Amino acid sequence: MSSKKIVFSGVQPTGNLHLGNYLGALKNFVSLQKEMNCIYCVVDLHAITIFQKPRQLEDNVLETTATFLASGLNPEKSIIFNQSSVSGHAELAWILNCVSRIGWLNRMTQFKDKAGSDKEKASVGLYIYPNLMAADILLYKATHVPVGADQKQHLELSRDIAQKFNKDFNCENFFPLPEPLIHKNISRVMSLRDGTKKMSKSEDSDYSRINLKDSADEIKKKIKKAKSDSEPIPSDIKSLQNKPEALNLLNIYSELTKNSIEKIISEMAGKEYSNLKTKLTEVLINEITPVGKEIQKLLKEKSYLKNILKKGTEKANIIAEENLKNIREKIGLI
Ligand code: AQP
Repeated sequence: MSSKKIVFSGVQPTGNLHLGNYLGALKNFVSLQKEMNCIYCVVDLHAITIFQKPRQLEDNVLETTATFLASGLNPEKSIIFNQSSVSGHAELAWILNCVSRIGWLNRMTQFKDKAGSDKEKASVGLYIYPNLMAADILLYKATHVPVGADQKQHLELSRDIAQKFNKDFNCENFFPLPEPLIHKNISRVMSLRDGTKKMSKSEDSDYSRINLKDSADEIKKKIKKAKSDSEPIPSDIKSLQNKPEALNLLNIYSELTKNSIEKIISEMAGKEYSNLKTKLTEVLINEITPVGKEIQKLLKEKSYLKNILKKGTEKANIIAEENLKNIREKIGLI
């Protein structure tokens, strides 16, 4: 890889990818591949921090790969592979488990959310997941990490771990401190049913999200049922402060049409939300259904998808092994 700017990011193969993954992460991945050296990973080791049915996991790894390609990632420009096929991720994660501090992990809010009320029953993997994420990034000495806002805290931890490693082993600048690349306009797409929660694959109600494989009819139904507001669209953004569902619909429309939210509000002020919903449905169908159709098409070509992952693994392994050799040396592992 020629330039020093290296992008790394991952997506968990835990089922249907949705509009939040698409706008918060995938679209960013695609635009970055034009300017930087990019490594995109299907993070299957992260997925198993919560039990996954084995056959389902295999299918999901291929489906996530298909979604990468259908969203516009190009395997000739970016390295695309699955995490478990490069064993360096697990090895570096162990090393970083010994660098990271329990107090740091205790502050991670995503663990608190995902483990729920009975934390004793959560897997140890779920607890130390942020250390594995740090290993994913630092294994390639990545400098930039495109993520949704929900991953900001984990990325800050990766920076802390990199900094401590550099200090402990007296090797200033050995690991670069990775920068988050968080979408300015729409860093967090919210649930269509509850605007205070992020749109998520694991939310029970399918009406809470737009899946990338949804048909035009499903998109239409979901937007029609989406919560908005009984009052008309206001003329200033401040009035939307306590109306998270309405703000979310306007944000999504703003992102998809590439118009600022202020411009949209000024054009739609005084109109009912049904008006916005009709327009939003149309732009969503135009943007999402071609991606869904391409995913379905690619899923019929499993050996092609496996081959993409195999080639990506070979490229990723070369970088990982070279970096690991230096990491082992720094620590004194012979
Ligand atoms: N709602 C969202 N808005 C913006 N970005 C989002 N991302 C996820 N949800 C949103 C970003 O998508 C990337 C891949 O996420 P992931 O699938 O690896 O994990 P996640 O964040 O845990 O996604 P989900 O949908 O919430 O999955 P479950 O329900 O399985 O936990 C990340 O960059 C993430 O920020």
